[in-house]
Amino acid sequence: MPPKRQRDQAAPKSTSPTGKAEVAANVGDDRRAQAGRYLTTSQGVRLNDTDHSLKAGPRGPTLLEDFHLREKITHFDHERIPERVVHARGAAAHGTFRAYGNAESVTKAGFLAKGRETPVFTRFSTVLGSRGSADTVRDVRGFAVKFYTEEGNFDLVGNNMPVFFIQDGIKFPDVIHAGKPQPDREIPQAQSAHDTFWDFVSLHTEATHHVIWAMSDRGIPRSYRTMEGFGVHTFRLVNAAGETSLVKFHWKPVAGVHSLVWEEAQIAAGADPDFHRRDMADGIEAGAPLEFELGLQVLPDSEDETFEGIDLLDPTKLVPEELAEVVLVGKLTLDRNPTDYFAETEQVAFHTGHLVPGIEITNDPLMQARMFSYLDTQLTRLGGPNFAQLPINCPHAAVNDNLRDGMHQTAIHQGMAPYKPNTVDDDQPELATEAEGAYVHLPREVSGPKVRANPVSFDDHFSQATLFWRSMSQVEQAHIVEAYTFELSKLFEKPIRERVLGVLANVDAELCARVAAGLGLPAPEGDPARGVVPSPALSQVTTEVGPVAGRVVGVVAGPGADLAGIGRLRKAVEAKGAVLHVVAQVGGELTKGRAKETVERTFLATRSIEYDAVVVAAGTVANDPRLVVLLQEVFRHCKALGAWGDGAAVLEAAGIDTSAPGVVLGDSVAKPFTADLLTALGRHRAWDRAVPAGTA
Ligand code: HDD
Repeated sequence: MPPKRQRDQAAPKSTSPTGKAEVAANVGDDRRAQAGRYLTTSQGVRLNDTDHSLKAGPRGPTLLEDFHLREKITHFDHERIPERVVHARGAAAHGTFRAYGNAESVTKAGFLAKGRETPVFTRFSTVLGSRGSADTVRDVRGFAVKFYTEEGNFDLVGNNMPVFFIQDGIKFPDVIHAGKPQPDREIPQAQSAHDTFWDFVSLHTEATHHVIWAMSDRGIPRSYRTMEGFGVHTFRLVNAAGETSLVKFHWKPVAGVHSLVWEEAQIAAGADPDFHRRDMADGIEAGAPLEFELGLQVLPDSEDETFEGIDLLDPTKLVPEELAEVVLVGKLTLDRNPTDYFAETEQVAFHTGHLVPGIEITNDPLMQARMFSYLDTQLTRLGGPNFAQLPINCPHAAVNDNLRDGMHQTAIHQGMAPYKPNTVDDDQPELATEAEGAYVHLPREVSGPKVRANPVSFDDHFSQATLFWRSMSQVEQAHIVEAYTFELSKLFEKPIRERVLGVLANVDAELCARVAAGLGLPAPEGDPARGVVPSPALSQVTTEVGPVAGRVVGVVAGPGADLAGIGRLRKAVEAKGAVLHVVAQVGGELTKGRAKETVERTFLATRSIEYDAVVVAAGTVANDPRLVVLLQEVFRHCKALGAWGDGAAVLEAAGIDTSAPGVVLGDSVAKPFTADLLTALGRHRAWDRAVPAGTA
């Protein structure tokens, strides 16, 4: 039987044998991808055979006149389109954005008006890897949101890090050439751990701040639902009275900000390369939508476009939340999976120039270059200038654009005069006034000599990298040291390693010394910024217990396991939106009395990365070495572990210290046990269990 997902999809409506109803279904707005009950050519001609080419006799050559064969093969030949030059690997979901209304004082953008609900499509991605690469590599994650607003589409094309590698878009081809696989052998895939990347970032030291973010836990998120998102650039918002402010956009995940540990990321890249997209799709299907709140840091629109000495046009700088509060102005809920990856996730086209009245860009030179790149790249990727007509890109607002013809034109236009003004079509369509919702650029003075230059303030490349490092908890710092050491030890060129150490010396002497020690190189002297005040908001380690919706609990069960207890635990876990999987030595069903449990994972086919917590059921006797590896990994990765009844003996046999933090024991599956387990799950990790860097 096909999976539920497929069974529930509407079958194409059957039609009368005359085909009349099918003709109607394909006309005008009601155009459908799969209408009618018969297999047809792309011209709608019904087919009686799709398995045999038209030949001159059963043993004869194939005839050129076989239009069905030629159409079928030609279409197949062109099924792949060029993948995105960056952000090729992605996954997406539909949803809704609901505005709280408190942004109305700073912007007239209609979708931020109180109570307004706007349909959205959000695509998450990695940057460097090809379309078939693994989800969990160390990389930046794209966080692109398309709002289908009543005033036209607004795209917030951001990342999961608030800063960027470079200050000027003219260097984008260079940083990407350096990060992509090396040109001679096309290795490594989806990795920054190679010579050209580190060569570039150590020569362009403006990358230092972004690189330390990428080397931190932010480079390996636990899931899309636990990532922060950022618009990166400073935007200029305009309210109904024409007043302006400078604003940074933030996405705050309701599930908290959490990451994998590096060993998990590496295991997942082999054991489940689809780890993030599977997690998102499964979570949504299980009724646990992804939720993020949109936040604004509202800053005064000053003449020099700086705030507390921070140049707001420099995309390598953030504004610490302690200096400017992030005000939450609405909520994004992603609760519907796409049904056609290609039509939706692959063909969606985001663009920083998709703006609505009330939101303007600034002169940030990175943003300025982006304004050119997106439309340009999409012309090739989507095969011509009409991709805005694709259902996933099509605005929900009325479109009447005087753009005509071109490849893949699917609109059938009317009228004679696609130009303005005209007398032939009564001067239609009309121009709108600002009051009628037209996008009218705010008049702003532009003057200055024609130069290729940066403002002097862009010369500070290190102070915010220092800020980031000093804002991290001990365990996060240990991860950063490990990440730099891992990546740099993959380089062939010792001078590049040494140059990176020279850069780190200007960030923090201890960071530099620890990485140098791991590489077996001397730590150079530097001149790190003094008096940097840490920003606790940058650390993602928290003692708070967060929501557990979308998390996964594995229950290890043997033939004699307490199945009634498993049933009770499943209830408790599912009540919080999490999922429980029974893990056993072999597949099939476990039965005990009237209780029955289906085995969902076997030791052979599962790895620790699939679970946020693993619990051993009472009555389980197991000494399988694969189980020992599973339990030890969960322990080493500081995730919740537990057992009830004599299940504790299985933990002990695997060498687990059952008195360690985050290990939950109970006599049976009753309130205190389930409550403690859910608390441990909500804490994400028992970091106090972490072993010192270098010995993990
Ligand atoms: Fe970009 C895709 C985010 C700088 C040129 N970018 C792309 C996507 C995201 C970002 C999330 C994937 C969208 C999707 O899911 O389809 N890019 C950023 C951020 C940047 C940034 C946050 C800096 C703050 N990008 C940037 C620069 C340039 C580009 C400076 C070029 C001058 N980006 C592109 C592109 C892509 C793209 C080549 C590739 C595929 C696409 O646009 O449609 O135009």
